[in-house]
Amino acid sequence: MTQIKPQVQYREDYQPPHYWIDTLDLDIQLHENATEVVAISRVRRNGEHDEPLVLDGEQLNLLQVAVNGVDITQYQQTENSLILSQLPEVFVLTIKTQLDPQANTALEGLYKSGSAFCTQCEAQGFRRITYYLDRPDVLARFSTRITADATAYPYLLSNGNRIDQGNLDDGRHWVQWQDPFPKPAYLFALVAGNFDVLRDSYTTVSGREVALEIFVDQGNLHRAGHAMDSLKASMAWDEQRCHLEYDLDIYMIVAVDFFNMGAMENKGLNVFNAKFVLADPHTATDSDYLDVERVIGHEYFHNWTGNRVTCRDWFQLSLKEGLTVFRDQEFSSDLGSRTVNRIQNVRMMRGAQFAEDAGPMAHPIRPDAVIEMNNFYTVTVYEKGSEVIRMLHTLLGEQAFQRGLALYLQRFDGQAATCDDFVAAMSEASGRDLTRFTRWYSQAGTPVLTVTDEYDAVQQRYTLTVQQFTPTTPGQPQKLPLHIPLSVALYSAQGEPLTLTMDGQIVGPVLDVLEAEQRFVLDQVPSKPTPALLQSFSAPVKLDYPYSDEQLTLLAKHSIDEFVRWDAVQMLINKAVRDNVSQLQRQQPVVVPRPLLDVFRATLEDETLDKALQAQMLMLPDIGSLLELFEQVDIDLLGQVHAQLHKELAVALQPLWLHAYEHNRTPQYSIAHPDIAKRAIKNVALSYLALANEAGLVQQQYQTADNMTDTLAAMKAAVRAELTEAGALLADFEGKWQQDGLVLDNWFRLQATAPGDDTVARIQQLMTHPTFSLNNPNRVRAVVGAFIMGNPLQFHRLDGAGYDLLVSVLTQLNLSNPQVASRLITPLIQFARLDDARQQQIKARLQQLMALPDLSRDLFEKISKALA
Ligand code: B3K
Ligand code: ZN
Repeated sequence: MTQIKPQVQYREDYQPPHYWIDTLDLDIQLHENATEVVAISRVRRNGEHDEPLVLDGEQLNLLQVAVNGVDITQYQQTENSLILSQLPEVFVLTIKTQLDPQANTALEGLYKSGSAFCTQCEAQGFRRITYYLDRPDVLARFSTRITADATAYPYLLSNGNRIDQGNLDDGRHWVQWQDPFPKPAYLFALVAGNFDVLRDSYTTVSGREVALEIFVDQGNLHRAGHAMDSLKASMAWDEQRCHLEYDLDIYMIVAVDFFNMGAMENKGLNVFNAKFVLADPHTATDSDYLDVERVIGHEYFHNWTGNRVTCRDWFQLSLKEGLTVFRDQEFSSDLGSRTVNRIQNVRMMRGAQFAEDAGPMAHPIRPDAVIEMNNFYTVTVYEKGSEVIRMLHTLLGEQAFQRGLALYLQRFDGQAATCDDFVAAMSEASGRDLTRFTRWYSQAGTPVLTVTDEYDAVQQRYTLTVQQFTPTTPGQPQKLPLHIPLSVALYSAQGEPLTLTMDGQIVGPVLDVLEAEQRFVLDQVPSKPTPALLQSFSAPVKLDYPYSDEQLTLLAKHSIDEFVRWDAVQMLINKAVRDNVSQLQRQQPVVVPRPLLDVFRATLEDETLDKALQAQMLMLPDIGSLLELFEQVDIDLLGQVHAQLHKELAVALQPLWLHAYEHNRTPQYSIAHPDIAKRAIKNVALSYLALANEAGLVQQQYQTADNMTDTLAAMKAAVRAELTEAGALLADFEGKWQQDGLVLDNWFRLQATAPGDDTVARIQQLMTHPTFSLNNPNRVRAVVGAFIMGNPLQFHRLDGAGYDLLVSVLTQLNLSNPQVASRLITPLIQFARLDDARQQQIKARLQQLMALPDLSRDLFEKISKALA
């Protein structure tokens, strides 16, 4: 928190550290309000110089500093640093500090989550525990001795191996941990508390036995089994697909209730938001189960991509995050449905990431300038970062990609690396020139690929002309052409795939687009084809090709690439939305275009189709992602079109929805993928049936469901369709689950995203619910986050009530938890697509926030960019 203008850090300014720290021995005396930390490090000067040692530290009470065992007082202290001068070349530094975990509502550094102590150090939280060189390129061997009250905190955990422990006379006890692997401070972790522990073990491919331990709140042991299964599956997957084996003798996961994000990959001791650990059929939905598997996988995969090889500086964050997201996506795809995973990743890209690229916070996956690092844990760094890795995988193929990954990990093991290092290893292992490809790391914005085609019947030649154009983004007025893998297939009028040949040679499916404009001449094409462009979303771009309804219908029915089938339906829906918005502007009624209706019917009638894909094909995109179809639009019109299309499709296809509903019941709950798929299509059908007033079915499902997926689907169908039964179902649900915050979050979310003019008042009321607390990020996300992201019509109310609500929440969170505040401001800074009246309202609110005393760096960075 600061009154002075926060400082910008630039990637270009990177300098190696003036000192190295080789070992750090921590001695931590845990007390709620006055924890004492003694940090003893072996420091070594890096090269010849007289520069001082500048250690980072925030909100610490400094008690003692000693060099080689001798107390010193000639140090300089600033608000966020401790500066020591005239130091020997090598020395032992002892620093004693005191801090207040109980008062730490920012959940960064050492804090209390309920009755447990825990830490979150990435990106720069370690400096809230002790003064240190808190930067990822300083790697030290850590040992940690934790002492705490033995009754309240029977488990004392840290990284590495437990090497000693003992009891003290005063009712306290201690445990000594040692981590054999050098690591940056952001991977440090400590947990102390009273838990139930699920224990298991895993034998690695080379025959080593690894102890697996999952720590959950007491009484929750029966909800930890799926997390354990997911952990073992992750370990096996990494061995099989990437030939990577786990390296310590123990792997611990702790589930906590108060956590700013999903989970954290601390070496040997992952700390997790309980949401991504706990799951049983009665409390977790199918998608919760899949999320647990995905996040457990993600954090586990970081052990190699992130921990063994880490980032040189935080600008390189995508080096570990993009790559690890790619790895978790592949893991989920290998274990479940590849197509559905792809569709979900693409929904995220087209929704949140394209919007980020079009807004004031647009940045390359490797940012150039940062005020608050926590603001760069973004969909761009993570999801677009993963898309960039995926393009490399597409260009190189699995084998060369794995060779490149192996080379990168072997070359930089135990070190801090850069994105350039990674690409160089990929290039070396594959022999491919990736010079132009590296522009994906430096250029922000979503490229638009404009494709036109021409068929020459006499020559049997088909020419695709591809133009690429990346719109300007803040700070990047000029954009250069990128290396874009464009995956293409051609289909005959009968839906038969045609072989791609160029100069008589079979080519494809991936065409390398490298220039601003490029032509691809395909020969031996017997008739005018329909092109399937950007198969599997082969690049994170917007595609502009003048598809006819007939072509889209053909692709939706016949494409071999399943993703294209889904995408063709999306394009038909987008057309329907655009056309109907203009219709509505001319006071014409909303109608479902015939081709869209026919494709929906054919999809519902197709017995051969994978049920999971069928469900995806029949879901309309949410209003938020439809906004991206327009330059500017009145969101109320969009909302009307969206609602009306839903309703029309529900009524027009009612018998088919009923058929899909009846024929996809699952007799007994299991999380096997075919069952997940059946529930998905059944519950999509139910949501349409609710809109066609089949209230009886909704009631019946709610009453008879034996699992949370079906319970919630019924309640959601009732609320979204505004059935009179909705109130009773919500009341029943609250009665059953009010003791369980994670389950009740579903209830919060559902009401926060409900239609209806009373939503803002309801949100205000939900915020006074006994289970709600502004200090718990999960609750805040379930009520406020769901409202502002998942209820755009009510959030963007013309009377500004939605904006006022957010401003009041942000004003409070700015002080107590700036990271969560900063995440929540997203919809307020992404206003480009909204009409002028709303933009004016929003800007006034941003000015109001900008004037807050003690505005955090986090919010300052975003608001100042939005107002620029
Ligand atoms: N690396 C952490 C994210 C830390 C966020 C700090 N604000 C989780 C992950 O990506 O695995
Ligand atoms: Zn990660």
